[in-house]
Amino acid sequence: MIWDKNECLSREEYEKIQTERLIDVVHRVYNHVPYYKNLFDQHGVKPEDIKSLKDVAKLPFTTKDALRDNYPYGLFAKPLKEIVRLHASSGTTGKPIVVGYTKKDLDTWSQLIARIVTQAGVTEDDVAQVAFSYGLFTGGFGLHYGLEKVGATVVPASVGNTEKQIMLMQDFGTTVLISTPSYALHMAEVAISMGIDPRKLPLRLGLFGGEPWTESMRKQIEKVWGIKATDNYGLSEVMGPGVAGECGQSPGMHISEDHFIVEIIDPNTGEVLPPGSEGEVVITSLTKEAFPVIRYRTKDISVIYNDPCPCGRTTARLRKISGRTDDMLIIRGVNVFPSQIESVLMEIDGIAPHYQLVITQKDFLDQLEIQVEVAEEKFTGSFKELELLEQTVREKIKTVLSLSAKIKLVEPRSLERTMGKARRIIDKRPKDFS
Ligand code: DLL
Repeated sequence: MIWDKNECLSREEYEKIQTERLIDVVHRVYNHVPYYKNLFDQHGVKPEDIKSLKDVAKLPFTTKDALRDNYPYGLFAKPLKEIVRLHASSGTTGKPIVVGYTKKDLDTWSQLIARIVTQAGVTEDDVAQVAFSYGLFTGGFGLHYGLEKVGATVVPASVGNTEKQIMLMQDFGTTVLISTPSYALHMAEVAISMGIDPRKLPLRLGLFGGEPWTESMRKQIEKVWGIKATDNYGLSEVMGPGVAGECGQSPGMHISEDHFIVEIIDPNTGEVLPPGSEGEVVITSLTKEAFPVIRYRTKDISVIYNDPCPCGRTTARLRKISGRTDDMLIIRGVNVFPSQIESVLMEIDGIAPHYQLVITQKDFLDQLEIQVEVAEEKFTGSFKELELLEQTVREKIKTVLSLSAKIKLVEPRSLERTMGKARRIIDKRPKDFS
């Protein structure tokens, strides 16, 4: 089933809508967001210069730094009284980045989620368990309202408490699971340890996103649960989930092109690449009122497919995200920048500026260990003092990252020193799950 007619327009119709909406959003940001006015002025671009779709290339890029520098509300194009929801995601340093939504933005969001869940195969007959966290993360609330719009019976289970999740699945007859792919695998492990065969549960479909995953991981999820596993993509800066999702009939995720312009650029030169080339995904939001973004550099790596899809949708599709151009890690679905950890550590007395992040996996769940050197003067040998220091680090990291990490204090000068770039990340997670 297709949720709405705007998923099946002709190329000319998409271009017409995109052009009209691009002109509109460029005027909106220029007139209401001083940051964009200054940026456009610096690049010698006036809103009047944007007359056709190809003029998008005249516009400057927006980066995460701009979001950080304008924290919290500097990039909002609407006054706070019109903002009805805030979400946030990790910034590159201590502060998160904040995004806002008007009532109309929330309507658009649920509409776009209704599209992706419908194309994955969800209907009003389904019981859909949302095992994304409900909070500042866009996953839980984002999926929730679109699933309700489609008429599915939504179970807002949130994340964690896995044995209870399995019990709910069994008792409520959950047919669709919505989570990160790694959590889906972990849930299957827990079910097995409870003596429950995941394949015997009524689950038939999974919608997974929020973190990168491979085709072999998909096969593994499909096998262990006995379900069809689909991918969907989005990011807080642009809206949250709902930017693109799979229909399962051809490779790639259908992009809601009436709401977003998606370009692929060469991450080194900024040059726009033709369809079929791999590069960095750049997104312009066309309809968002509260927090529009112009040519946002996502740092995600993908390819755009333009060939027709047998499902009948005519939008371009985004290949599975294969990686990132920066050092952002996604640990248990939470975005983590090493620089964020560094800025927390730098603020704590008694810690030397040398650390290493070791990421492993246990029962399909990511584990983060932060090894950090104790400052020479703190290394007095008092166990109590060190214990207190470890606790301080753990709590501060938890507050800033919303993620529990194991802290390992190590002796001064014991972490490896390199002549070039410090090797701060040791990612021991399996890269392939086959
Ligand atoms: O992860 C939004 C989302 C929630 C999408 C639930 C899908 C489902 P952020 O926390 O801002 O938002 O993280 C966005 O996560 O730039 C990608 O690097 C990564 N990411 C999201 N979905 C996928 C995916 C949400 N399907 C960042 N495949 C993005 C690979 C993904 N990476």
